[in-house]
Formats: sequence, structure tokens, C-alpha cells
Amino acid sequence: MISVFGHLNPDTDAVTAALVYAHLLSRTGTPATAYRLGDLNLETAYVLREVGLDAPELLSSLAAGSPVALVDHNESAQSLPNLIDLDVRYVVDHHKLGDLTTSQPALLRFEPLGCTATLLLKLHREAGLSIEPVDARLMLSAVLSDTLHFRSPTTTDADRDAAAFLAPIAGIDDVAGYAMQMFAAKSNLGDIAADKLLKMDYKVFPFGTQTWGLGVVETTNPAYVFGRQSELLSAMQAEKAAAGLGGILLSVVDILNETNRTLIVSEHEAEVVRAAFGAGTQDNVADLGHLISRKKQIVPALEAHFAD
Ligand SMILES: [Mn+2]
Repeated sequence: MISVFGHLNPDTDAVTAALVYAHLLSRTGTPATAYRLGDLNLETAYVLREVGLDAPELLSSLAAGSPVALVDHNESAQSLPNLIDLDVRYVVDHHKLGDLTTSQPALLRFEPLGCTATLLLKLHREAGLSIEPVDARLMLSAVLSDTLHFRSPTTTDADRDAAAFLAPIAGIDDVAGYAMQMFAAKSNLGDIAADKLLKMDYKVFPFGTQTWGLGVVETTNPAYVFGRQSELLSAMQAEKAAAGLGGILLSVVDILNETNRTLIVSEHEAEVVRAAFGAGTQDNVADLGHLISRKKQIVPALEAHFAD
């Protein structure tokens, strides 16, 4: 049995891709089970509730040699802690290739698309498989989530085509309305603890000799997040110390206005974001303008900065 999972601090694409790819593998003769590597975020919980599915089981470790399929990630820092000891058989991803190694030949499928789900739709077509309504709903939700309903610069024509193809199978007439419901669910953060909010969409990256933590809060209500600025800065400072990070950023992305104001905890981060993005900084906030994609805009600029 192959264990299929997306990245730590999973988002909608990571969770739905695990479900859909485990189903695809099973339908094509390779028994597979979907897992998640962390709590569901509020948007993903909404999506699963709407489609009537339970969350995949939480996975925190696997025995060395266990066969796995990675979806929506490939870097060890974003995966199970002993990824190096696991038997990676499949990877389906739309991120840059990181430090992945495999113990035997593996099936690797990477494409520069806005979403893993768009790639999963291609795999169904290549395998001649019909799309079941539940899978269509999961994949459509992931496309809307990862591309912020086509606002993100990561969006490709293939993502738009995938959404248009999937919507009728999913039984969703009003795609824009459904996307807004998802974003509203994600933004309804209530009294979530600051450290949980920081980690909700959080990834760790090696830049040169440093490791940085990059969190993102995509929201239709940025004022709520900035209302909790001092708590969040404390949580960031604590995480930076606990994890021995070179730097930590928390980008607050206003989904509807497509802007990014990023919390910074010290002058070190301020210097880096000024140099890497030409961003203005004031107090503990950097104005990153319309740079709203961690994958396509934030990470590449930081990599280039630290490579100099
Ligand atoms: Mn993704």
C-alpha cells in the first residue's frame, strides 16, 4: 500500500491532491491511501465539508522503506522528517525541484502549473479515466485555492481550462461565488492562536547557508490579521529562536486587492526584503506591493539575493 501525502502545514491543494491521486493510483491497479501531514486549514475543512468527505488520516511518521507518493511538494524540509529513508515511488508536483533523492527509479511528474490538481486532471486524461464528481469538486477547489481564483501570477491557461472543464462535472454553476465562499471560510479565523495562524500556511526554505521560515495568510480581511500584529510578531520571534532560523516572514496577502504586506521581526529581515524586493519597510511591516506568490515571486527573489 502506497502512502500518498502533500506537504506539512497542508493547504487545500496538498490535501485534495493526496485524495485524488490516491484514488487515481488505486483505480489504475496500485492500491494507495491518502494522508495529511497536519491540521486542515479552514478553507480545506470547508471544501471537505461541502463535498461530504472526511479528512484523510493524519500521518506523523512512517517506517524506513515505506513506499510513498509525494504530491504538491518534493523538498525534505516540507515533508515527513525521515523522507530520506522512505521509498519515494511517485512525485506529482508544481514546485521547483529541491533536494529530492530516490532509492530506485521513480515516476516523477513536474509541470510549471498553478496547481497540482491541474496536473492530476492531465493524468486522468492520459490514463483514459473519467472524472468522478467528488474528484472534480476536489480538483476545482484546489485550482481556485492555489490560483486565488486566477488572481495569482502562477495561474496558467491550463489552470483556467481545468476549472472550466471540472465545474460542470462538480455540479458548480457559480464558480466565482464558490471561490468567494472558500476565501470567506479561510478568512474566518476567529480566536485562533497566533502560533497556529503563523503556521497555517508556512514553509521552510534553505537560502545559502541560512534557513528561513515563510508564512502566508491569504485573506479577504487583512485588517483582522494586522489587528493581531503584536501577538503574531511574538509568535514569529519565538519560532525563529526555537527553529534556529536565519529569518522569518509572514506575508499577509489581501486576496481581493492582490496586495502583500509582510510582517518582519527584526532589522535583519528588513534589510533583506529591502535588498531583495526593493520593498519599503516601516516599523515591523514591509510593503511587497503586488508580489502575492511565495512560489513564483518571494522565494525566487530571496534565492537570488542569498546567491549573490
Ligand atoms: Mn499547490
